[in-house]
Amino acid sequence: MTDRKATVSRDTSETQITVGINLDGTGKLNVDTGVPFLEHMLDQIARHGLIDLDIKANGDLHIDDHHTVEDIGITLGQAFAKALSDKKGIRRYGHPSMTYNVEYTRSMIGQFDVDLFSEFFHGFINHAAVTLHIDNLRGDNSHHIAETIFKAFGRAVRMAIEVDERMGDQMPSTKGSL
Ligand SMILES: [Mn+2]
Repeated sequence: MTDRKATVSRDTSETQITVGINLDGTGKLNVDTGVPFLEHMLDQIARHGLIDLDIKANGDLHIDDHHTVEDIGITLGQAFAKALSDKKGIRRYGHPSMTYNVEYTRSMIGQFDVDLFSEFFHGFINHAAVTLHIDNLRGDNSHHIAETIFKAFGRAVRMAIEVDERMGDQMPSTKGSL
Protein backbone atom coordinates (compact mmCIF):
# COMPACT_ATOMS: atom_id res chain seq x y z
CA MET A 1 0.00 0.00 0.00
CA THR A 2 1.24 3.47 -0.82
CA ASP A 3 1.66 6.01 1.95
CA ARG A 4 -1.59 7.67 2.90
CA LYS A 5 -0.10 11.00 3.88
CA ALA A 6 -0.69 14.55 2.74
CA THR A 7 0.07 18.14 3.61
CA VAL A 8 -2.23 21.00 2.65
CA SER A 9 -1.79 24.73 3.24
CA ARG A 10 -4.69 27.14 2.95
CA ASP A 11 -4.22 30.88 3.03
CA THR A 12 -6.98 33.49 3.20
CA SER A 13 -7.19 37.01 4.59
CA GLU A 14 -8.82 35.47 7.68
CA THR A 15 -6.65 32.43 8.38
CA GLN A 16 -3.39 30.75 7.41
CA ILE A 17 -3.51 27.03 8.05
CA THR A 18 -1.29 24.03 7.36
CA VAL A 19 -2.45 20.48 8.01
CA GLY A 20 -0.20 17.43 7.76
CA ILE A 21 -1.96 14.08 8.01
CA ASN A 22 -0.95 10.41 8.12
CA LEU A 23 -4.03 8.19 7.94
CA ASP A 24 -2.00 5.17 9.04
CA GLY A 25 -0.42 6.78 12.04
CA THR A 26 -0.39 6.00 15.74
CA GLY A 27 -2.55 8.85 17.04
CA LYS A 28 0.07 11.55 17.46
CA LEU A 29 -1.08 15.15 17.55
CA ASN A 30 1.13 18.16 17.03
CA VAL A 31 -0.99 21.26 17.19
CA ASP A 32 -0.80 25.01 17.52
CA THR A 33 -4.03 26.85 16.75
CA GLY A 34 -4.66 29.34 19.55
CA VAL A 35 -7.98 27.57 20.30
CA PRO A 36 -7.29 25.22 23.22
CA PHE A 37 -10.64 23.43 23.39
CA LEU A 38 -10.55 22.65 19.67
CA GLU A 39 -7.05 21.25 20.19
CA HIS A 40 -8.45 18.97 22.90
CA MET A 41 -11.01 17.75 20.34
CA LEU A 42 -8.41 17.30 17.56
CA ASP A 43 -6.56 15.12 20.05
CA GLN A 44 -9.65 12.86 20.25
CA ILE A 45 -9.72 12.51 16.45
CA ALA A 46 -6.02 11.63 16.33
CA ARG A 47 -6.06 9.16 19.23
CA HIS A 48 -9.31 7.41 18.46
CA GLY A 49 -8.78 7.49 14.71
CA LEU A 50 -5.11 6.43 14.97
CA ILE A 51 -4.33 9.29 12.64
CA ASP A 52 -1.25 11.49 13.00
CA LEU A 53 -2.09 15.17 12.72
CA ASP A 54 0.18 18.18 12.51
CA ILE A 55 -1.91 21.34 12.51
CA LYS A 56 -0.73 24.94 12.57
CA ALA A 57 -3.25 27.75 12.38
CA ASN A 58 -2.85 31.47 12.52
CA GLY A 59 -6.33 33.01 12.45
CA ASP A 60 -8.16 36.23 13.23
CA LEU A 61 -8.89 35.26 16.84
CA HIS A 62 -9.20 38.94 17.78
CA ILE A 63 -12.65 38.77 16.08
CA ASP A 64 -13.66 35.37 17.45
CA ASP A 65 -12.80 31.71 16.91
CA HIS A 66 -15.26 31.22 14.03
CA HIS A 67 -13.00 31.56 10.97
CA THR A 68 -10.18 29.60 12.55
CA VAL A 69 -12.37 26.65 13.60
CA GLU A 70 -14.26 26.49 10.29
CA ASP A 71 -11.09 26.79 8.21
CA ILE A 72 -9.28 24.10 10.21
CA GLY A 73 -12.26 21.84 9.37
CA ILE A 74 -11.92 22.76 5.68
CA THR A 75 -8.16 22.26 5.54
CA LEU A 76 -8.35 18.99 7.47
CA GLY A 77 -11.00 17.82 4.98
CA GLN A 78 -8.76 18.72 2.04
CA ALA A 79 -5.78 16.93 3.56
CA PHE A 80 -7.94 13.88 4.35
CA ALA A 81 -9.21 13.66 0.75
CA LYS A 82 -5.70 14.11 -0.66
CA ALA A 83 -4.26 11.39 1.61
CA LEU A 84 -7.07 8.96 0.69
CA SER A 85 -6.42 9.55 -2.99
CA ASP A 86 -8.59 7.27 -5.21
CA LYS A 87 -10.34 5.60 -2.21
CA LYS A 88 -9.72 2.13 -3.63
CA GLY A 89 -9.83 -0.76 -1.16
CA ILE A 90 -11.34 1.12 1.78
CA ARG A 91 -14.44 0.05 3.68
CA ARG A 92 -16.69 3.09 3.36
CA TYR A 93 -17.03 6.22 1.31
CA GLY A 94 -19.64 8.92 0.93
CA HIS A 95 -20.71 12.18 -0.60
CA PRO A 96 -20.82 15.54 1.18
CA SER A 97 -23.81 15.27 3.46
CA MET A 98 -24.27 15.93 7.14
CA THR A 99 -26.92 15.69 9.79
CA TYR A 100 -26.10 17.13 13.17
CA ASN A 101 -28.46 16.72 16.10
CA VAL A 102 -26.79 17.77 19.30
CA GLU A 103 -28.20 19.65 22.27
CA TYR A 104 -25.60 21.15 24.54
CA THR A 105 -26.45 22.00 28.12
CA ARG A 106 -24.55 25.29 27.89
CA SER A 107 -23.48 27.54 25.06
CA MET A 108 -19.82 27.94 26.06
CA ILE A 109 -17.24 25.38 27.11
CA GLY A 110 -14.66 27.57 28.79
CA GLN A 111 -13.96 30.19 26.11
CA PHE A 112 -15.26 27.97 23.30
CA ASP A 113 -18.63 28.62 21.61
CA VAL A 114 -20.37 25.25 21.04
CA ASP A 115 -21.99 26.59 17.81
CA LEU A 116 -18.59 26.23 16.18
CA PHE A 117 -18.56 22.43 16.30
CA SER A 118 -21.08 22.21 13.47
CA GLU A 119 -19.02 24.76 11.49
CA PHE A 120 -15.97 22.55 11.92
CA PHE A 121 -17.80 19.42 10.73
CA HIS A 122 -19.43 21.26 7.81
CA GLY A 123 -16.01 22.43 6.66
CA PHE A 124 -14.64 18.92 6.98
CA ILE A 125 -17.40 17.01 5.20
CA ASN A 126 -17.66 19.43 2.28
CA HIS A 127 -13.98 19.08 1.49
CA ALA A 128 -13.39 15.46 2.49
CA ALA A 129 -16.57 14.49 0.59
CA VAL A 130 -17.92 12.23 3.31
CA THR A 131 -21.37 11.50 4.69
CA LEU A 132 -21.57 12.20 8.41
CA HIS A 133 -24.50 11.76 10.78
CA ILE A 134 -24.03 12.99 14.31
CA ASP A 135 -26.84 12.23 16.74
CA ASN A 136 -26.08 12.80 20.37
CA LEU A 137 -28.44 10.56 22.33
CA ARG A 138 -27.96 12.01 25.80
CA GLY A 139 -25.57 13.79 28.09
CA ASP A 140 -25.64 16.42 30.79
CA ASN A 141 -22.20 17.96 30.52
CA SER A 142 -21.25 19.90 27.39
CA HIS A 143 -17.54 19.11 27.70
CA HIS A 144 -18.35 15.40 27.77
CA ILE A 145 -20.94 15.67 25.01
CA ALA A 146 -18.36 17.29 22.74
CA GLU A 147 -15.78 14.66 23.65
CA THR A 148 -18.08 11.76 22.85
CA ILE A 149 -18.83 13.27 19.44
CA PHE A 150 -15.17 13.67 18.54
CA LYS A 151 -14.21 10.25 19.91
CA ALA A 152 -17.00 8.57 17.97
CA PHE A 153 -16.02 10.56 14.88
CA GLY A 154 -12.43 9.32 15.24
CA ARG A 155 -13.61 5.70 15.59
CA ALA A 156 -15.98 5.99 12.63
CA VAL A 157 -13.28 7.52 10.42
CA ARG A 158 -10.84 4.81 11.44
CA MET A 159 -13.28 2.08 10.43
CA ALA A 160 -14.24 3.80 7.18
CA ILE A 161 -10.70 4.27 5.89
CA GLU A 162 -9.38 0.89 6.98
CA VAL A 163 -8.09 -1.10 4.05
CA ASP A 164 -10.30 -4.13 3.49
CA GLU A 165 -8.15 -6.91 2.04
CA ARG A 166 -11.17 -8.59 0.43
CA MET A 167 -11.95 -5.42 -1.51
CA GLY A 168 -8.63 -5.65 -3.36
CA ASP A 169 -8.40 -2.51 -5.43
CA GLN A 170 -12.16 -2.23 -5.92
CA MET A 171 -14.07 0.94 -5.25
CA PRO A 172 -16.60 0.55 -2.41
CA SER A 173 -19.43 1.65 -4.70
CA THR A 174 -21.65 0.04 -7.35
CA LYS A 175 -20.85 3.11 -9.47
CA GLY A 176 -17.26 1.90 -9.89
CA SER A 177 -15.85 5.38 -9.46
CA LEU A 178 -16.47 8.32 -7.15
MN1 LIG B 1 -11.78 16.50 28.41
